[in-house]
Amino acid sequence: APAADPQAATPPVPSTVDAVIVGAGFSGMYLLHKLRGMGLTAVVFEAGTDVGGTWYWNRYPGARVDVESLAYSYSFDPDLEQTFEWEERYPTQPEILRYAQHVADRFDLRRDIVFRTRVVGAHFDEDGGTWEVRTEHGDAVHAQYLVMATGCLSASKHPEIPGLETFKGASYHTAHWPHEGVDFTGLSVGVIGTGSSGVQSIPVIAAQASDVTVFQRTPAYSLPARNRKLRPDEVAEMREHYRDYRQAQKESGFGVPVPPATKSALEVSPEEREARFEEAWESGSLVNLLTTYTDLALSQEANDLAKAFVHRKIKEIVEDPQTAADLCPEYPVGTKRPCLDTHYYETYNRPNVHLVNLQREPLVEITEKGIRTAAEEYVFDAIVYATGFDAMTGSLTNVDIRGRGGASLKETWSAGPRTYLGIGSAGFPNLFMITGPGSPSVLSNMIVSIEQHVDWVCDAIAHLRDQGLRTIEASQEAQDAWVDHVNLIASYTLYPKANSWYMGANVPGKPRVFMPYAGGVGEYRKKCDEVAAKGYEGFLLD
Ligand code: N01
Repeated sequence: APAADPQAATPPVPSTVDAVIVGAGFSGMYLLHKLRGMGLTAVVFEAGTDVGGTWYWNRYPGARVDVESLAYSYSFDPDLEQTFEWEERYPTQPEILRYAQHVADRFDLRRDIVFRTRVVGAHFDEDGGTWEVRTEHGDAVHAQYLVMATGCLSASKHPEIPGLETFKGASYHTAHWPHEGVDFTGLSVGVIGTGSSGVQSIPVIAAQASDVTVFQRTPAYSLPARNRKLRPDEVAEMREHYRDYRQAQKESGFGVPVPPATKSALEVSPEEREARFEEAWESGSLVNLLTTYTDLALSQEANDLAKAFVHRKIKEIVEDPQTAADLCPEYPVGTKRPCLDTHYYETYNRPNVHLVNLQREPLVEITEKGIRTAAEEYVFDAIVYATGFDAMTGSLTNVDIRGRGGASLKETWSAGPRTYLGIGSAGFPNLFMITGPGSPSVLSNMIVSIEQHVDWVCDAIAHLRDQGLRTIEASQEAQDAWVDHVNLIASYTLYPKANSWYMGANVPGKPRVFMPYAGGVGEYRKKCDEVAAKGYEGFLLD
């Protein structure tokens, strides 16, 4: 059935609820369903006009998930698993949005979701032990619990160059794509940014536009997706073994079960290594190449072998030698988020596609006519900004969150985010983050991590209620120890070697801290379960 008109369905804002949830993406939807099941009252505030979060906003051409559909889906309801029909191995944004809408309809979620409403502030009242949450429309709600289900990649950003407003043609950001789509036929288009959004959209835009010029500051490592329609037999097979598969996801490193690597890349023959890399390249997966050997994320020497392999691939595909060289990244493979593409490198063989290497000719400004670099002015009908996000912290610190003593979360985190388990932060009682900084989050299949956090948070709330307790709050000591642990694990890896958004490096002035927890989904889950089993060790309960 078509989704209900969310505007018509938007409920009035209640004055008091047990829980306020910010965001109606996959986190907020599951949380609402679960809290209702526990008998709590909850309201969700959502800035968009419908559910879906990331998959509501990011409607750029070619947008797809890069975890397979049968794995990138909720596990909490076996009937949903058995009945929702995915079409493609790597579903498109419309298909995933349809899934989110289906879930909203199936569990009757929209009656507690206030759409078109951004939360602007949340203040903790120490006497009452409750949060006062304010919306952009001036409404205020009181709640015992506040859950930020705001996503890791939701606060979009433009490049920090002058003249953004002066361009007379059409401008688009990949994360705010018009719902009616954009027809680039016959147009001259400039694209800034070559992360996942650029890599996915450039081939599709190039197939339509008269010409496309790509402005690249840092090349991406991109692997071919080998996308295709799902076969009925593989769907049937997964449905038969779903419970085992879900368990394996939970215990895995990235939330995507793969056979564990057993050898160092340095201990095998060049022929064996080449064959393994080739197999991973052919498989069409984000994780298979990185998990071929035990040490690709740890040893520069091992990583250099994978890097050389991808460089060879790029040079085999891209005909123009200078363009091919410009597309070859220098940082270690996997230390910036790799991309999964459909004909990305091949697109540079089209006569209507040009690459501008911003390391040779930096961006200077946006002009009335187009984009000026240090070398020349390029004239366009349209500019696409595929320039990414203030990742992991932006969607939290954009809200004026104030905890004990009126302390602001933004100021408290001015030297980098500080959390215990990526779930709570000292000084902010009863504030929960779903997949917050300090949790595996963006280094994992997000839905696996989302479900784990939602389950954990709901168990914690149930515990408080059972024990007649009012608040839960990360202790300063446990938080300090966790932050140290997260940093220690990152320091064993090559991750800090790249200027990535994992490190906050894409936002001028943002502290350079490796934000996600790199120890793996399985290890992390064990730690969270242990904390709960020990009566929420490291949290102060009152
Ligand atoms: O953003 P990005 P994204 N001047 O930050 C460039 C997920 N995702 O939207 O690398 C010039 O990766 C910037 O250059 P640099 C996924 O986790 C998933 O593409 O900072 N250039 C970079 O090339 C992904 O990693 C999927 O030097 C500037 C690009 O813009 C994350 O979201 C699909 C600039 C931004 O790349 C973010 O992806 C899409 C400037 N001032 C996204 N500022 C799938 O599942 C930025 N850039 C498939």
